[in-house]
Amino acid sequence: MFVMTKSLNKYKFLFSTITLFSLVMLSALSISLSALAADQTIEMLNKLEKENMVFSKKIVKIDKGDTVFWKATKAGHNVEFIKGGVPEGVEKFRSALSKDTEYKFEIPGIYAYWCTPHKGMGMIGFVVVGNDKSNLDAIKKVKFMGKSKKIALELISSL
Ligand SMILES: [Cu+2]
Repeated sequence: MFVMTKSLNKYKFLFSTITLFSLVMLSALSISLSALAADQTIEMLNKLEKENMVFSKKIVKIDKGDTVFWKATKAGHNVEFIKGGVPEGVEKFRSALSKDTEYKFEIPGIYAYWCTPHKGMGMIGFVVVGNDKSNLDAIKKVKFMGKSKKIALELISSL
């Protein structure tokens, strides 16, 4: 009887160890799954640290099929894809001022965009889809304006 109880306890211990292990693995899996869901949110801001008129993230890297959300945290901003600054086959995109907007990126490549009213004030951003940089030369030829020129160069060199 004593022996049986002892082995029963052994099983109980083994069972709880397996349960614990499974729980740890499951939570690790769900953490990595949420890390894979690469949808991004970018805020449109009037000020961020020392910068005025700025997107909260200047470069985001996502997978094909991911969506980027731009939140109109401050009014007077929008998102406009720059002509020649997006992969071939991508349609024009220009969101309404002061409104939240989103875009689902189906075509891989680099997307350069600006905020229409502040395109000369450095309010630009890049989205890189599927780690595809095949349109980098076209991006380098984009005519950025005013303060955006220097920022664009920095962003391009960090791609
Ligand atoms: Cu703006």
